[in-house]
Amino acid sequence: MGLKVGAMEDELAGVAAGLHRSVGGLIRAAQGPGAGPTRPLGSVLIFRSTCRCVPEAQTVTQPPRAEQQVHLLGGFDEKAYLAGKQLKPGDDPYREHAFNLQESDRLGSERAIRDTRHYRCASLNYDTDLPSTSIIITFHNEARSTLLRTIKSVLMRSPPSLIQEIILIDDFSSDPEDCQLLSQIPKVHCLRNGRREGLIRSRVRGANTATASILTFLDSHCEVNTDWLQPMIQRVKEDHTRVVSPIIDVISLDNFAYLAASADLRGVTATIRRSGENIKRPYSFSLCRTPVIAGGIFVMDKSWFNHLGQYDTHMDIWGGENFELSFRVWMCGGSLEILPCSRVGHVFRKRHPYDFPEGNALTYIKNTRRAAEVWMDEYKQYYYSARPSAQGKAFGSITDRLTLRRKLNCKPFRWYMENVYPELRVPEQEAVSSVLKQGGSCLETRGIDILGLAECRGIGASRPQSQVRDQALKV
Ligand SMILES: [Mn+2]
Repeated sequence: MGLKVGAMEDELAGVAAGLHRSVGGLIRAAQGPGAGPTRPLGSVLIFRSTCRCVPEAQTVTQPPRAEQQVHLLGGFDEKAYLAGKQLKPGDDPYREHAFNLQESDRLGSERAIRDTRHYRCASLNYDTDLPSTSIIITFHNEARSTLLRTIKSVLMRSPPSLIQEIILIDDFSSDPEDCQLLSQIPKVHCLRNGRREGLIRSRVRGANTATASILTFLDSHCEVNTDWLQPMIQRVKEDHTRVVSPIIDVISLDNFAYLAASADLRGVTATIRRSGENIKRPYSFSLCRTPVIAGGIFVMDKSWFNHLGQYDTHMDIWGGENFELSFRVWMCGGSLEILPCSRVGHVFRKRHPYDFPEGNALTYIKNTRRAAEVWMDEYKQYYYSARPSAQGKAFGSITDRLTLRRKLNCKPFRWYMENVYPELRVPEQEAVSSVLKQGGSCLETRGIDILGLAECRGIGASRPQSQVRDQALKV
């Protein structure tokens, strides 16, 4: 088996290994004992195949010729920009960005990458009057070479008419010059935050500035592949309530090799009609409806984004916003899709290279708690039982988001579980591991069928506790 989608959602997805435990606990708790290996919530994106779209194409996308490059970048001085910040001899190339900066710099601003789509994707046609999009890229201390490659790949591999603008949000990076310099590239605007706002508020700022009717959110260390944009815009044009993502290929953090992610996804088979062929000869290809999107790269109608309440702007820095958006889209009348004919490469890292002002874990708990409290109804108990440390942590007021949910007349989380993610088993009637405490004695489950009674000290410290008082059991 190739690389799993779930495995590579990682940091992009908001489900990085150390972080997805929170909401991921929903799944672990829901699977119950004996349900096999635990899976993070991010792995809802790993589905066994009912529609296979195995990459077979061997085509390689070519970098543009020299004369096109001048046209793409206008008066922007690429050499000076890249030379302005370089790794010093002897520096650890991983230290600042958690990927191999030396390799990234060596690659330059563009390169040929393999067209990783299914070969049939290349023969699909799309409407000739697709609406244009505003590309929104937020960054915080991104390496110059990766950010420029992201921007250039968009300019190189998108039909120019579809790119209304590229909006960069510099989330208070140490060096304001990056933002100024990149603004010299045609179609690129850069807005700089006056303080660190995080991904969520930065994206909202970008969306509010966007002039196109469709928003495309992109991470700052990506390379888009051939015809990545048309399939997504087509789907959103046909139905503005669809929120669509590409398959995210892997760019190695060590050598920057571009690796195809498996398209072994489960989904529904849809029919897209070849334009110009009337509606009588459908061309079938696969798309995958997904309960949750990775969140780093997606396309969404701007008015739908606004109608649904944009993002929860009380979420900080990073993490959990993809769950909140995913639940909200489904429960409030939209849908989420992954389109195998759209491919975007992303550098997946093993750690965050930047600081969280409130601390990494606290921020993630705050964000996911907000998502759970607003959207998960009675199912939030599974979040808390998997993440007991979230109890009692501050998460701010959610009044506005609850009002939004009422105003939009969104469906209950139970509907989401039953209709969007029915594969997820919820052990409502199964015993929840816990501790009964009376005085200094604790009765604790040990394994599935065994109860043990012992002195409380040292046992059950991290489990939910129930108290026996006056012959009554208080849970
Ligand atoms: Mn990323």
